[in-house]
Amino acid sequence: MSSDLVGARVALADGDALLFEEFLAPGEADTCFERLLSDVDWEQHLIRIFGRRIPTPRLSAWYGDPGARYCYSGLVLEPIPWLPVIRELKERIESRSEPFGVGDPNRSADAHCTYNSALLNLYRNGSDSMGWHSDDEPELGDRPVIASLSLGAERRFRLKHRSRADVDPVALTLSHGSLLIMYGDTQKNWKHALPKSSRVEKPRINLTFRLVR
Ligand SMILES: O=C(O)CCC(=O)C(=O)O
Ligand SMILES: [Mn+2]
Repeated sequence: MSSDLVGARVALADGDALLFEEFLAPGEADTCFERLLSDVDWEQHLIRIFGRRIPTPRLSAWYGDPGARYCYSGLVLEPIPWLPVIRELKERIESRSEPFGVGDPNRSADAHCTYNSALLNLYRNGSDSMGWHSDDEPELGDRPVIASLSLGAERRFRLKHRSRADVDPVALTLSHGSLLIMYGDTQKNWKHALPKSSRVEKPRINLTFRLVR
């Protein structure tokens, strides 16, 4: 069982995030990683940039409740029905919603959340990446809560403020079994990215649980 019940607050001006370094114990994280690597229907998505269809530098899959359709970068994703391992992770994260931010006087009530979908990404090695963006599609609502679980190779995750030059960018290390919850105004005010890293040879899987309305 995980011991990391109280997340560390990530200092973000005009935003809120909590990082649970060891949300899953290493053995559990290993089991989930292996199962997802072999059982997920990994696809090469094509996104539209300046009218051209470009393959994303990673493999992806969209799982969720029936009807939880998601649109981004010219893509319309219909959900694949939940795999047991993904549903269990979702329920585990939801059941831990209660302690999110305990002891934090600034905690926002919307850190409590349930999810109906998950975007999975497989970064095969350090050449795979995700560019700067916010998870701010209209169907995610005004102040979305995004629960991001990391498995496999450790990677750097970067955040930068969308408009304020006086606010320093933030870099986090997302380790095997860690959970990052972004909530409040984070998607409105910040962008995030997972840059390439020439040092990383091993694969990483990331699951972002979302509530599509
Ligand atoms: O892989 C990550 O940690 C980030 C993924 C992400 O930003 C997304 O799926 O929207
Ligand atoms: Mn994102």
